[in-house]
Amino acid sequence: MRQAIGALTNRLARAGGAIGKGLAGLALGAGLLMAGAALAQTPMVGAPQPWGMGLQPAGGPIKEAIHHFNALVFWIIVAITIFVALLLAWVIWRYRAQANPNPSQTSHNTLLEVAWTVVPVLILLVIAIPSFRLIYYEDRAVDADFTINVQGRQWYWHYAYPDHGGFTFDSYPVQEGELAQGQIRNLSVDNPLVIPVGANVRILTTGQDVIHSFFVPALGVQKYTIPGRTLETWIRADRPGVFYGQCNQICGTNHWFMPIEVRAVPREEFNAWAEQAKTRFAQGLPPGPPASALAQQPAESATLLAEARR
Ligand SMILES: [Cu+2]
Repeated sequence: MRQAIGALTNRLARAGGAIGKGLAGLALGAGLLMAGAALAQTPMVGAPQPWGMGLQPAGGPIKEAIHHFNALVFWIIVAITIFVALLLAWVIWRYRAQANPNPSQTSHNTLLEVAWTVVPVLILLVIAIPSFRLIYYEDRAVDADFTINVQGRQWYWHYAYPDHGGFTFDSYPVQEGELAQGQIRNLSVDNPLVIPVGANVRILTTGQDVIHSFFVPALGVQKYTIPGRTLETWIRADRPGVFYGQCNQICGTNHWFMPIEVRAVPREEFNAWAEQAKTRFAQGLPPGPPASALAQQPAESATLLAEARR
């Protein structure tokens, strides 16, 4: 139930979220839910959308967990806001000078004071328990399939695949004049991070110079990269696609110059890419992106995005 509410909340928020549209949204939400299941394996683009008001759609389980928690807190906020607004309206009306010329001098009410202390504590408990569960879930992969080292540098990303021969490479954004069809300004990069669909990927972050932050919303990951320190987190993409992110820690003049592009591809394709990357990067040549993620990237939505970002 909570899952369904979560999905619906996000869809409503994305569609504009107007309360008046609630009923239409409900019907639409149910339709989208069914369509969502059918589209589970088509490549998705994890990037900001025009007029996007909710969180980005989930590309994997961590983001899904974030959606659920977000929906829970959202509905608690809605309930509290409605309750306080109604209470306020009632007090203004009921105790206006005209209707209540002699105000009561009461200054304490034990029952009320206990209630307005205990109820918020209970609400906070309801939020705290799933919140901690989510923090620990995001913290590290229980059974990681392999590791990727992510290093933030002024101002580019440096990636290493220690479990695939230890090849390393740098990742820079594609310049505006060199954007190919379907690439997104300030988000597409020359050498994307490539991961296999369905793999638990351990991410170890560190910084070379200043603090950066590895942030990919659709995969639900955000981790600081701190010089002299290694932090652990993990990602998993449950469907093929391209997931974009950014360094989101103000790190200097070229902070904007640090987009992140993660390509999730089928496992065989990832293995072929990793094999090729090992020799290509050693020769100082980019291996190029894995074939299918590029070819299957829905050109329509990519163009839309490119237009929206202009
Ligand atoms: Cu940075």
